[in-house]
Amino acid sequence: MTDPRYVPVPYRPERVAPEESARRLREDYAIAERRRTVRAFSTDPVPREAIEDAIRVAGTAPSGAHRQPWYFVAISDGDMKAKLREAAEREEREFYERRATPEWLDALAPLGTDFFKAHLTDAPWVIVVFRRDYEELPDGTRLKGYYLNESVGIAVGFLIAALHRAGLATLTHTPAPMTFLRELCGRPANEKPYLILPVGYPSDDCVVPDLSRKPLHEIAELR
Ligand code: IYR
Repeated sequence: MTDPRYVPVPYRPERVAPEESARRLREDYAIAERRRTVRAFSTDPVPREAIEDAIRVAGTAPSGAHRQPWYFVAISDGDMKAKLREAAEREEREFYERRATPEWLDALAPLGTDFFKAHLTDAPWVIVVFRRDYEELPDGTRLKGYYLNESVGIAVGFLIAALHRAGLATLTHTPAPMTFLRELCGRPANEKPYLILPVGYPSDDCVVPDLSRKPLHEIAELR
């Protein structure tokens, strides 16, 4: 006997012909390949609808037991961004000057990063992503999430891809520790800060490291 809570409904997506699949994938790759992580943002505004629509896309990600263990706080308020930047720079200075191992600093050297985080106030939006470890029902019972990091990571992947397709740049930023973010955003104890994603347009003088991506044969094998 299957559980009465399992109530499947028909699913009949449009069947895409192989040639059309191929065409779409090539086009998608060409778009994806142009994405670069950006550290210098223009202060040009981005409409809030764009942020809402991109977060809607992120919310379609698969998740463990369909618990959807994510919460997004999108900040455009100048005071709040300034507070966020101040706290993040305090942590980052500590990281670069004390906490980071020589090996880690060496890995970061080609990326030209430092503790100065102007993007947190320059970017018109800063999305703080939270991982919700459990949900509390009105009667007090706790609904646990599963594969939390995997689920939120996939949602953030959807978010970054959607923003990029909309012509918006992002920076995947994970200051450590990020505990200050929960208080700053006024989020409850069952949510852990997962990452910060500044969103906007690259500044006119934006430069990026000269990187290349691993070719297919280095990242995959098909048997
Ligand atoms: N969180 C620091 C350091 C940093 C770490 C990694 I791994 C990067 O790919 C980039 C930066 C910072 O934001 O500067």
